[in-house]
Amino acid sequence: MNVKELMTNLEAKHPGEKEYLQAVHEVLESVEGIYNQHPEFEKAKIVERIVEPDRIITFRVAWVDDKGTVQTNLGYRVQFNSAIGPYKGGIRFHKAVNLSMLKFLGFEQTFKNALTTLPMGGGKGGSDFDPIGKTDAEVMRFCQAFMCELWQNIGPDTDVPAGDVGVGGREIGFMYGMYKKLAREYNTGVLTGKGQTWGGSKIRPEATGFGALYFVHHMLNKAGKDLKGLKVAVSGFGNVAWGAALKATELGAKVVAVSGPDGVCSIENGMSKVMIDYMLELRSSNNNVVAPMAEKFSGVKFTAGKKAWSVKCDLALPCAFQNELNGDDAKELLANGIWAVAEVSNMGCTPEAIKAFQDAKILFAPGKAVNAGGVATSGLEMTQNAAHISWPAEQVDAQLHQIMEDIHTACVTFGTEEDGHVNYVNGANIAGFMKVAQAMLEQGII
Ligand code: 2IT
Repeated sequence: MNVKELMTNLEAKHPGEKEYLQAVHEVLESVEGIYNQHPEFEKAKIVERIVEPDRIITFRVAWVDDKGTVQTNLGYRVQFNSAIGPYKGGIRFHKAVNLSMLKFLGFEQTFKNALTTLPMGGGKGGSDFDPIGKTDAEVMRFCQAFMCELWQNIGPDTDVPAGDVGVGGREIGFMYGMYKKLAREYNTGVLTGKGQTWGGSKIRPEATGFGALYFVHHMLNKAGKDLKGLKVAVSGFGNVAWGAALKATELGAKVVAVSGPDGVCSIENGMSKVMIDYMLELRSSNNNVVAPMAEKFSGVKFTAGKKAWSVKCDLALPCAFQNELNGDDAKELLANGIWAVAEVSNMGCTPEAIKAFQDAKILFAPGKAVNAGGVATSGLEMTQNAAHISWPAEQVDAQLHQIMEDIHTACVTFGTEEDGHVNYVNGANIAGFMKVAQAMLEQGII
């Protein structure tokens, strides 16, 4: 493989697909060395095939808002890779959703899912539907219209969507309701992140954030440190940020910043349990702001227009959106003494930010390893649904912890450099890639 040549060809084929090209470039750079030691991969053109999705389904979603006005959105499902299992990955509702974004997410998902040790391929879907300011009834009608188109392309053994940005338990419920009505089967395994009285796994809402902190715990342990007393900055206030803040606090850290598109709340003494729970209210209000937290709680200071990365901390946890932490943010964090960063959002840091952290030799771990606990617990939900049983929270949590420990071990195995430093980006990319590549090789040219 020649990364430069591959990227030139890919850019010509998919001009302007910025996020997708960024995600592919990062993985190819990590795996180039080891790939070139495997002539059988080169012969089977594994890399040329692995960077292209198996197929993409696109559709129009028409629905009627509360005023009676007809709205038209775009819907997508990118079925990226099914070498090791049925397509699996979330659905994102956000006004900026486009094909580049969903291709990047589907590509990342393929390797992330491989890291979980569970048999899941990679997929992602979504719509440019903007949930901000929408009523429950509007969200329901949109979800129903979206599923009317998608339902024939998914199934418990073909493609299993879940939540992502803008899609939580409420949206999964509405989508499942319409799926069930159309399919005329009670196939709970078709979607994950369901309500816990009708097939949803215990711990799934917490899983991405909890898993991230289990990973961070092992990363810090390996470096001879731990979470106790650390100051943590978190971006976002959705489900993922909530789980991360909750587990970080439980493990003895202090969450000193949470941020939204409107600005940052700094909390000198760290978030309390009620403040953490309040994050869920902020998310379900559909307003996309954190400022109300400062009005509601004393000891919280809101600064408009600033990111969480402007607050002095030891550990940064981007939990919101891709490329939310850029080179300038990295410089500011480093100047303020940061020594560990774990991406909880998918591709949360720009390449410039990652380079700055790696050059500074601080601990840095990529999203596809850190946030894999979400989809891993979705995998555990699929298992429970297939067996028609429900496991207790302690059992799911213990399995989640074990999976995160195993992912950390895989990163160390594949990412340890000659000087003993662990390059977690290379480790995660190589471990995930090798598993998918080997499966593709064994399944022939398809
Ligand atoms: O990015 C992700 O891993 C998710 N949005 C969760 C996917 C899933 O299938 O649970």
